[in-house]
Amino acid sequence: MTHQPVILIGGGGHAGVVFDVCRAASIPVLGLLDDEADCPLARSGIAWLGPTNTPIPTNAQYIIAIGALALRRQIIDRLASDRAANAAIHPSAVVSPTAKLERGVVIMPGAVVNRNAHVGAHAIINTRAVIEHDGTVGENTHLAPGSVLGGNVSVGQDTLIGINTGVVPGVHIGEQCLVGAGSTVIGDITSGERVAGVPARSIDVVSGL
Ligand code: JB2
Repeated sequence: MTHQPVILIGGGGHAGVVFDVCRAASIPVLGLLDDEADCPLARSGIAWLGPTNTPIPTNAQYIIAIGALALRRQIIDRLASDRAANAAIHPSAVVSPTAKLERGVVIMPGAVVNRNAHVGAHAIINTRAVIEHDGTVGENTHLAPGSVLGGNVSVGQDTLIGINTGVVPGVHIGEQCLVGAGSTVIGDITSGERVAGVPARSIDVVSGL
């Protein structure tokens, strides 16, 4: 598959991982945008092209390569959605031919996206995360490394599923949720809720607040 050149928005730790995905997938990276010209990815030799709000050149598409979901949301809302790159998929990932990946998605090494799954724009499917059959992941949602969504799980937009979290089949997780690392989710989570633990419970309940 031939890819158009991309510009990474961000130059920190997450951007370095996204850069490696692009290189492995033969996606040409023209450079990066970051408010810090001396950011880690620039220091590693990738061209710094200006601050984060620099207009995307007409010869390139963009990938948002900052991890913080709130910052990513600001960028999504500012930029034209049709200028986002096609999904960047590490060659070690397994993506069903029946899965649908929207623009700006990054699929990290060893991830699995199974049959009929739908991954919304700019979602991060991080290292060895798994989306089982018929799962849906909302725009700008992050499945952190090792997280596993069972079959028919749906996750709304702007939600963080923490490292090594498991979600049992059929559960619905809303928008702007936070699921703490190492959690096991066995029931639905409403939008805006923050949960953690095994089984996952509202953090407010756990802390007694
Ligand atoms: O408004 C801003 C901003 N605008 C651009 N606030 C902050 N904090 N950073 C901003 N940036 C740029 O994003 C910074 O100049 C910096 O280069 C980059 C953030 O880099 P950092 O290495 O701190 O985080 P990251 O977003 O690359 O990675 C985070 O998220 C990943 C998913 C880390 O928590 C990683 O450990 C995690 N894997």
